[in-house]
Amino acid sequence: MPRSGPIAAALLFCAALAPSGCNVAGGGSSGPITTPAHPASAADLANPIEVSSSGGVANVSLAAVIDPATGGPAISYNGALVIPTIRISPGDTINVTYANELPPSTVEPLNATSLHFHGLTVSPNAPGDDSIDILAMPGQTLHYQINIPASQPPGVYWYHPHPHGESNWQVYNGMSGAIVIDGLASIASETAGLPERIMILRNVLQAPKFSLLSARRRGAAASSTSSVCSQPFGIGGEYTTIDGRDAGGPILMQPGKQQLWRIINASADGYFDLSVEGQMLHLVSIDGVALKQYPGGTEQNVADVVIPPAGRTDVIVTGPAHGGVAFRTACFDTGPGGDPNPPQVLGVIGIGAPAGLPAVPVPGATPRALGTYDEPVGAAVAQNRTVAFTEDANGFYLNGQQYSPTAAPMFVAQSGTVEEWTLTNATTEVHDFHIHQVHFIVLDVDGAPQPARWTDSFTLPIVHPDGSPSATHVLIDFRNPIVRGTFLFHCHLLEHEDGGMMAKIQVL
Ligand SMILES: [Cu+2]
Repeated sequence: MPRSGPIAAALLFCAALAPSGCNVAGGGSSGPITTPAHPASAADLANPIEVSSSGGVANVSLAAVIDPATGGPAISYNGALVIPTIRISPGDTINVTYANELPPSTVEPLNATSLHFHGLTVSPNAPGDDSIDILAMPGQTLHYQINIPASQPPGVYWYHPHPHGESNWQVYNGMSGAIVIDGLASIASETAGLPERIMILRNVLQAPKFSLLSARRRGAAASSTSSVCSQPFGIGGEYTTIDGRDAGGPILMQPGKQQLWRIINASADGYFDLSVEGQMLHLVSIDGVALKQYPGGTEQNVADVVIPPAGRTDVIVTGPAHGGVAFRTACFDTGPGGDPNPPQVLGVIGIGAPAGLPAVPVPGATPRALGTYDEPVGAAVAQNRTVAFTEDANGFYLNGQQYSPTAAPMFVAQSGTVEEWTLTNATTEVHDFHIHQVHFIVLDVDGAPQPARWTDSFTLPIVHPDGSPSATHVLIDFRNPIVRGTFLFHCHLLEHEDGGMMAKIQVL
């Protein structure tokens, strides 16, 4: 039977509110375990290669190309199909040259591409993080200059293509990389010196096909009679990788020794409900911002942590006494109209010294530059707005409108203010609210208060059994003067975004 609304809603927040109850609502380790598509590597999980800033600047040249092994689009770096982590410090600049070497096409996919620098509080104007007007057709090359404010919270962010109508296709094919902003230990001092793993989780396809992933794949909610938690992936040949390695391989740890796992959900539409068998996870950051950065915020030990599409988390994991312990994802119930996210073993902890991992830098003598995210958001609300998430057989909507690249902004806001938005979901599947350039604070979900913390991707529970929409209240922070211009907010289930569940906001 499909889960009822309240149970599904409770599951979304189990990590925050009731860690001990998570496995009851979430299905825990029960249900089918999806076998990895290929035999897992026997070597320790390695971090992606890195490009670091030098003299305050990181220069990265990337290209969008066809991966000959899959026939799908991919990102290449220095002629190889690897995607570097960009490692910088607050105040640095990222220069990215991005060449579209995909073949011209007159039918979908048209092979347009672009990049979004997810989670960074940077300018939305070209040549910055402009996901509306910057777009490369095949043969064209883009040049981004991303100036990171000195007050940017140290943490994990990521970059991925954002061409409307083709985002799902490109991200599903694994086009994404990590951005690490050093300095976490200046807020979360217990992370100083810990070995640091960058773990990019992606659900990808063995035989990619655009028609399977286009916005017209489902449209109307599916009328499944069984829980999505008893179903395998909805697309044949879908499988999960960590940094391109098939799920299930070894992760080396030493008994009693800690590591910082910096995890990105870079799947296009997939949820992960992460745990390490028999262990608590020490939750340090959500979506790039340390929990302790918000005034009064505290870290937590949790049994599991749910990461929606585009979300990130930093957790401290302590090495178990013996090997063979599973790092797994439980099924995440997206509602009767949603996509399956089956349980899987993502990695198996082996006993041994990890080699080649960087250590979290110990803070220097110069204090970190403080910014708006260090200040309480306060009670002054300049504007109240409502955003209704709906869908039908023709697509996906915000306030009844499908996204058009030429449409006027849905909202006009004033720089320097904080707004309260009510996000309603009238559908039988969850949606994943994301707004570019700024983080927000979730006040409550259907009246249930949420911890005061910054986030940039948040799950909206499904419609109530009585047919009334769920309601999530958030405070959106437009106080940083760097954020002036027109940018996007949308559902980060990219099938929904491509299907129209996106709109513009202009900040004056
Ligand atoms: Cu959605």
